Amino acid sequence: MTEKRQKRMAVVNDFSGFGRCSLMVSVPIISAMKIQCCAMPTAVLSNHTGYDDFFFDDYTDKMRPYYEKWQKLGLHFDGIYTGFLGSVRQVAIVEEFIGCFAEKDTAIIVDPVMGDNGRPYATIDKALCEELRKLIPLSSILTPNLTEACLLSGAAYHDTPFSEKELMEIADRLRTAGARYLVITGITDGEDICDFVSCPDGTCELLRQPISGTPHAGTGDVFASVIAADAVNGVNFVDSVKKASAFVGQAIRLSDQLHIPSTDGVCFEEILCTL
Ligand code: PXL
Repeated sequence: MTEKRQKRMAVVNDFSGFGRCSLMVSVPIISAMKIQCCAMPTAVLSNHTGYDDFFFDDYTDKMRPYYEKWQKLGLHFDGIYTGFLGSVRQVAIVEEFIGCFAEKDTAIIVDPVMGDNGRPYATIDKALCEELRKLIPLSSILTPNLTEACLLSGAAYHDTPFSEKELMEIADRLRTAGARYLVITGITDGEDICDFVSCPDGTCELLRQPISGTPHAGTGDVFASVIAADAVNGVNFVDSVKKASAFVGQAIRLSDQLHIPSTDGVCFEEILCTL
């Protein structure tokens, strides 16, 4: 009989001290979902880049020496979840990282943090955008928002609602690029916000829920953290997407009730114990 063992996940993401995003949301969420969470920082910021000003310390040159100590410890992970990458060179480092620490059954969750509302983030230029595409075939789960799905697939973004046919075409392009489980988040359609789910068996589904409030920063990171933890815990993908969207929706509702500025993220702490 094999002994029961706690699962372990590495999160490759930036540390933004203020603003409820990246590691500051992944570590508590993944830990609350009973997985040992191990942080590999890609950059250290005072606050995320959605604020007018921020301190940004790029971690590219420090990542290898950092994870070499993990190799020396003989670590392996049941999940590797990558998020915000701050430079082109970091993509190759992440590829190496996955090569070093993934085993046959390791879930690789790639959240291609690149932009929102049709626009790339301040740190994402064309070269980094191109380079990030290389992570698609390494992923078991890919979690772009609609803007990121367009940037990755080369599809044109528009503010008017996307049809299911257009979403299917974007998903086809991402599948051709190597995506397996895919969820495109934040698709607005009238009063609804939708997630487009695509599975390796070719099935697709558009999941809807009523818009719960004002868009806030970091909700993609909250969503992907729940998805990543569920993947490691063996939860069915579509069930996991429903759970992650409901959690984000509830966090947005509470954040609006507490008048939290949208740049400051969502007060997921209030409902962390429900995960
Ligand atoms: O939540 C996405 C994100 C993550 N990390 C950094 C960011 C952003 C979005 O602005 O700036 C540093």
